[in-house]
Amino acid sequence: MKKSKRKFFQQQLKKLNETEKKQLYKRAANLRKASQVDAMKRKHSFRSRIDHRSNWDNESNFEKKKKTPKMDIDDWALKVLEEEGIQTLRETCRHREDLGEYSEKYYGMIEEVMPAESLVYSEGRDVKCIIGPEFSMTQKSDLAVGDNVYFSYAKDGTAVLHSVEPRKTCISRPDPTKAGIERVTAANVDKAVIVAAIKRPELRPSLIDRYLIAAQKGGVEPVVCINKIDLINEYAKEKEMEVLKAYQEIGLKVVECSAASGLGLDKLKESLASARSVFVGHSGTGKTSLLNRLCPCAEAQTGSVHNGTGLGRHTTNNSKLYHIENNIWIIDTPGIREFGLWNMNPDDLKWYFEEFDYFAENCRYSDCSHTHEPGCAVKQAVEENQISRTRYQSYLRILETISKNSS
Ligand SMILES: Nc1nc2c(ncn2[C@@H]2O[C@H](COP(=O)(O)OP(=O)(O)OP(=O)(O)O)[C@@H](O)[C@H]2O)c(=O)[nH]1
Ligand SMILES: [Zn+2]
Repeated sequence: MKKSKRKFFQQQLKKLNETEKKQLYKRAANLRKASQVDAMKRKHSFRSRIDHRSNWDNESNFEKKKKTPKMDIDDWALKVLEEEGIQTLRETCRHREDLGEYSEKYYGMIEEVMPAESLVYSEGRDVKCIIGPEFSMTQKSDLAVGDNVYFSYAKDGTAVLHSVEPRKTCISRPDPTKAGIERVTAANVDKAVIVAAIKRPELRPSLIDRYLIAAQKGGVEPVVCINKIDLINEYAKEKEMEVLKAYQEIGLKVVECSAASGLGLDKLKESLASARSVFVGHSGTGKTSLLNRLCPCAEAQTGSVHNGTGLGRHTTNNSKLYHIENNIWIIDTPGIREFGLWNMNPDDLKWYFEEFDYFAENCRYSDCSHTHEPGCAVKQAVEENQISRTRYQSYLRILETISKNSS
């Protein structure tokens, strides 16, 4: 290092506080060690070359030529200051102060949330994390599968979760038992695959409509997946599919498949490529069976439906994230009985039935709710089969429920 430069960095060194100096000398010692190891390696590889080439200079001559002036620890400290800069050093110190007794922070994604801990996927590994104290104090809603988080290791090796990044997208609903509490089914998902069965349990379009609204609200692209098509013949299928035409007409992707026979699974897989998706729907529709078919290594537990009612037995009881080839990520969720809508204003509901928009422009009243008003162009479109009656009835039913809940 030139004299003038050396003087400059010596002055910078004087400006550092004790912690910063300590950090600087630690870096310097590490660098010196690394350089010594490097020199040893070079020497070793030089020796082996000498063994193979007899016409090389002898070793001592070579080493003499390569000799550089010996550096003491202060020189190494100045070298660190020169190469890394005083700013980086100060930031590192601040970062370490924030972390206190913990290791550096790691980034990961929640795979499963358990009562006292969470499973986090980070750099190709599954890490069990406990919730850090400052995290429990600042976190307003619960953690959800798909959340992106930061964690670090405490001195005893325990992984501790510190913070969660704001969610980009989510599927959520009100807690069915505690009013006013939001339950996030999945966070940061690109797609919501609404899994319904053509039979056993019976197809319920109103549930599909509710999920479609939740997906739109949460910024998630919906895909309608009709499973168990092996259970009905072509004629019956056509009749059932008539109901689903309304979804195709509003531009939704509808995939028919069978986890049992494998039919349509390629199409389903295609629509999941390079995305993080969540499987949602009633219990027993075959969400876990589909997951197992797409990813045999998942080996998730499935359960039979009731013989008489055809209803599911709520086999999956915890949401879990699975990684499948082709950069496909799937969150399997427990089946639900009812799906409520979180934070939905009754006046806004109509905007989530986008096929109404075109006709609503001609309603007599600009704030028409399309329920009882005279001159409602949406109701007329339903009468004329231009809007699906099933979808309209869904709208009325959902409106009634959320109006009751919000009054
Ligand atoms: N015939 C037929 N049966 C299926 C198909 N897919 C799933 N099943 C059966 O349906 C039952 C329920 O399947 P699961 O995969 O456990 O359903 P689930 O939606 O994950 O249920 P929950 O975990 O309770 O939400 C099981 O007996 C499956 O074998 C299918 O495509 N055809
Ligand atoms: Zn109207």
